[in-house]
Amino acid sequence: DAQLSGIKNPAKRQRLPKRTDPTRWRLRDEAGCQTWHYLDDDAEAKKWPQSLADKYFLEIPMNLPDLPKPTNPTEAVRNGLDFFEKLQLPPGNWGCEYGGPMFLLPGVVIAWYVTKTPIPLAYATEIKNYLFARADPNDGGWGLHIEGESTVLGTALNYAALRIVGVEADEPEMVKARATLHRLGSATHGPHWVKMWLSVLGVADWAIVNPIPPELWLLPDWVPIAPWRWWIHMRQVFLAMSYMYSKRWVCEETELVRELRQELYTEDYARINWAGHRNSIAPTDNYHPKSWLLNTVNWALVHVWNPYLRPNLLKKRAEQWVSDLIDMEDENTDYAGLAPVNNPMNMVCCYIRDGPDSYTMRRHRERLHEFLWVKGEGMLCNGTNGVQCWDTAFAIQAVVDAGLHTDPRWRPMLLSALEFLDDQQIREETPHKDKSYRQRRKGAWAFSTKTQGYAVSDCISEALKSVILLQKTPGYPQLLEDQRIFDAIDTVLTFQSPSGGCASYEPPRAGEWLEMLNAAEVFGNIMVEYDYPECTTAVVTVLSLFRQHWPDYRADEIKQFIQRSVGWIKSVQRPEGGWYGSWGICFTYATMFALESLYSVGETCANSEHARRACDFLLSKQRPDGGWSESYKACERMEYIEHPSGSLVVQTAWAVIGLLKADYPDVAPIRKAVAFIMSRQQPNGEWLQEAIEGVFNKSCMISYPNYKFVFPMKALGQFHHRYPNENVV
Ligand code: LAN
Repeated sequence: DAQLSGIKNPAKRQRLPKRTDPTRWRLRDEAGCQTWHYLDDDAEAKKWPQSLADKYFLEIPMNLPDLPKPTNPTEAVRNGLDFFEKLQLPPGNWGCEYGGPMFLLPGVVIAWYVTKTPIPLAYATEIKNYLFARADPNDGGWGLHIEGESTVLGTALNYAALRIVGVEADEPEMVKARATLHRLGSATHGPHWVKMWLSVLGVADWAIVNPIPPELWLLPDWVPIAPWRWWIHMRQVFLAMSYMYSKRWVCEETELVRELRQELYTEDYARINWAGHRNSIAPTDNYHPKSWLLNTVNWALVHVWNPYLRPNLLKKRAEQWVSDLIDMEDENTDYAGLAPVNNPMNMVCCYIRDGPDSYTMRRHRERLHEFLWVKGEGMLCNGTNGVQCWDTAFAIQAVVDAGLHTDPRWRPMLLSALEFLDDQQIREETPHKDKSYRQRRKGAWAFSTKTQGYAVSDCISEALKSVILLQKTPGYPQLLEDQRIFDAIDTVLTFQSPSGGCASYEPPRAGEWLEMLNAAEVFGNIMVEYDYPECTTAVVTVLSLFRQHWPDYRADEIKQFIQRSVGWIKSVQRPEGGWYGSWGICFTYATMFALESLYSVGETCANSEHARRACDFLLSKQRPDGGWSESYKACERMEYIEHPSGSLVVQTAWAVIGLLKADYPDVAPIRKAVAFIMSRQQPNGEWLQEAIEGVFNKSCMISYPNYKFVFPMKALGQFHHRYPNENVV
């Protein structure tokens, strides 16, 4: 009991310790399933010593010696690998924190609370530390993501999470955060998902939540708005939300619940006009205002359908089908879930339906831990259950690009990475494939692990590229026989959209007009799949590599696929010459990919107007020190905006790769950029964390800490390969 936070037994509530002992944390990685453990017991801690990777993640000094100063880019890559090798985890993959979004951890904590799941004291302590570390230094609130300004979403949810893990309302941090929340309009002005979570927690009334009708799932498939057509993240989140909404389920009222009702609002809780605040939203949270159509539908559902028309039988049937779909998602992913938004929600649904000691609840409890990550600042929630396959694929490519894959020095590292990808290939279709509307996935890779099991067009492609590159290198074993490579290609070939481009998890199943029903307010481009230059390029480049080695397999289809994809990429080039990036920040990221696509069909500056315009665009953004520096604001506003903190290595690397792929004729600016990247390398071979790298849904940023290793190494390796005699240092 002493090791649990006070939530189980409020009488025993005690102030949380200042911090845990960082030398007692360990990361366990079993076949890509990553969990953090706090070892209270000295003997156990001795038996299981901290690894260098643990120390790195926890920001404990690694005491590594300085390496010889590189005299050329390839030597810099060697130094980089020397460091990066130490972060490889036992199964062969790389891992890292995958934070950024500030709405994930509260979902987990609220789900724990309402399902009476005890929170280990070490977790509670480090969750507090992380949230305190990430509060806005000026106003004490939290934004949608770590670099964003304070919002109701971030502040209301993280405030509640802190109170749940055991922080008292009179702590100075809490007083400050509360003032900001009240200034922004209080929790009545939160977006949809905040109102939903607070209602489950019993600190708001369900009447404040815009409708989430489970009946939607009874619509026949041909209906243009039927949920199976939505982007997979939206449909999975709405699914679990609709179950809780339909039941208007509320957790047990506790002392803490009563206190939060006083703290989150400026008005007297008993007198709040809940229904009247359904559409109240702070300007800070209103990135995508609701359309007139959605407002009308909501009005009709609240005032006509729910009170007068909704037959009880239909409600029951809808709840039953939603519940079945939740089970399918849980079984398909062994309770890991698609992402840490729907997973905690599914857990609450299982609790409501199956009770606290059911198998479904126990398994959810276990697997939820895979989303949690510990770093120097404390404990956070990752955006997925890890970055395993994605980062491992890029790590392999970085070595290959530098031509170091034939050097025996890196063979053990690469072999172990290959073994990991071998183990993580998805070999079977989803158990409930058609009933749960899943895309084909045999032969695919997921972003994280095969138990999560969601194929993504570019995750399959990057992993497959890495496998082919290594297996075609003399001396490497053929772990994947040809048939498994063909399985992957067969799946990849199902991903082309009618436009010719490729989307993320499935080809689009409805048009952009469905954004009219985007109810989330805080995100853009969330309702349906879109085609992305990044995903399309990954597919184009793997198909190009594949056909070099297997020129006869589905040759015509592959040829056509590539042509149409590249045609689509050209068609979405912006007038300024760049491409808008949806998963990395921002134009620099997507422009690199687009130029890789052009290169793979033989188009460079020498023969392509598209490539020339793209290079001019990139070079117009190069800074005097040789670097690039793009801000996350570019994603929100869809125009190139500089980051205030000056040149950044990751973006500089992206620009270098793009220019090299386009074979830009003047080496001078590229050499300068390469020199900049080398100047930022530390004597032990590492690069330090700079600004946030990734994005989703236009408005939310997410960290890719390993990008500061893999992309600089790719850029340096490619440069040295192309210009072996250029003197950089
Ligand atoms: C990711 C992470 C990886 C990313 C790439 C592979 C980089 C991209 O090229 C394709 C899309 C994908 C798979 C992707 C989609 C959206 C995710 C899953 C995330 C950005 C990580 C977190 C995010 C997810 C939606 C977070 C939960 C938020 C909701 C709005 C439901």
